[in-house]
This record gives sequence, structure tokens and C-alpha cells, in this order.
Amino acid sequence: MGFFERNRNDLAGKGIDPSRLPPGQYSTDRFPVLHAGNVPNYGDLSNWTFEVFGEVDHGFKLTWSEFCELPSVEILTDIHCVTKWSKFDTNWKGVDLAIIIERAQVRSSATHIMLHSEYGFTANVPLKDLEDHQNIAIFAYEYEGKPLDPEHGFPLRFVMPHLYFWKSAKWVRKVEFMNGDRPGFWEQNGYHMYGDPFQEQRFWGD
Ligand SMILES: Nc1nc2c(c(=O)[nH]1)N[C@H]1C(S)=C(S)[C@@H](COP(=O)(O)O)O[C@H]1N2
Ligand SMILES: [Mo]
Repeated sequence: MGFFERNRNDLAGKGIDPSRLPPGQYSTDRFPVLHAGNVPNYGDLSNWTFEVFGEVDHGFKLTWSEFCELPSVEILTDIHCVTKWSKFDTNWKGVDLAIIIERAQVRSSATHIMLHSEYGFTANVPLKDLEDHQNIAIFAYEYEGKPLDPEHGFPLRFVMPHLYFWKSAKWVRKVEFMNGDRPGFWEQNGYHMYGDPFQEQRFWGD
């Protein structure tokens, strides 16, 4: 029996339903760090802003303290990285994308969003996924009850756990509501436009 098969078989013994593990993935208790480029080094966040623009009636820009005043939610979710690790029951706290949509008065013409992060990293995701209330997308500032580690996205990252984790942009600064889809950073480099882990949509053509 190979590593992947043994890993999958071990899940039931740990009380985890093996169907939670997408095909081609293994489960880990570690929290690997993956990104292109450098980890931003923030000072006191006094220059940090969060901006909402695009297909909206009321674009806005918030400071860090204003962002922290938005209503928050906590989620417990599995995450799946395209490099084949999955991690079960991760706990995140932050602001539901629905709060941002409401506040910005997003137009009905908006179909997708582009997350814009530090150093030009971008990621695209569709809005229609949120019609399925099983799915959630949040802007997270806490992981397991503590502020995010710098390498995991401090102070703020996107988390949309039903898609591969590359969609979950770290160090996010802006969200753009778009009419139509556009490839983000990894998508321009051959990754799938959608990225459903259960369909193994890793690369173009998957
Ligand atoms: N800003 C930014 N966010 C990013 C990336 C990146 O390169 N830059 N990489 C993505 C990828 S490919 C993955 S798998 C996850 C990894 O998140 P982690 O380091 O917290 O595990 O971050 C995603 N978010
Ligand atoms: Mo990734």
C-alpha cells in the first residue's frame, strides 16, 4: 500500500469521514506555507487599507481599525492545497464576503471577484458559488483564535475553502467586483480558472 492509500485509510480510524478527502490528496496536521515572492513586513498597520471597487454602487476604503469593526464570523473548515495536502477542521475568524457585498451595494452585473494582494498577487473566484449556502468566503484575520502568522497572510487573507487554497489570497488589500471572469496570478500560470478540489481541477484542461 502506498503513502496516499495508507493516509486515506488512516482517516476512518481518526473518526474522519474519508469522503472529506478529495481525490489525489493526503491529509496533514501540519500547516505548510506556500506562496510566490516575499512575506510583507507590516509596521503598525497605520497605512494599511482595504479597498472595494468595480461593479459596485458604493465603493469604499477602510482602515485596519474600521475593518475590525465589521461584524465577524467564525468558520470550521477543511482546506485543500493543489500541491496535494489537505487539512481538516481549520478554524478562521473574519468578515463574511456577504457583508462586503451588502455594504458596497454590488451591482447585479457583477459575476466574479478578483482579490488583489500585496506585490500584485491576484486570484479570481465566481460569486455564483455563494448562492449555495454550503459555500462561504471570508476575509480572515484570525486562525485558531490568534492573529494570522505573517507567512499565512497577516493581517488579512481571503479564505474560500471549497476551492483549492491558491484562491485564498494572503495579504489581501483590495477586492474588485467584475463583470465576467479574468485569470489571476496562478491562473495565468496554467492553474484552473475555477479549481474544484473534488473534480481535481488543478490545471487548464482538467
Ligand atoms: N498573496 C498571495 N497569496 C497566496 C499565494 C501567493 O503566492 N501570494 N499563494 C496561494 C497558494 S498557491 C496557496 S496553496 C496558499 C497557501 O496558504 P498557506 O501558506 O497559508 O498554507 O496561499 C495562496 N495565497
Ligand atoms: Mo498552492
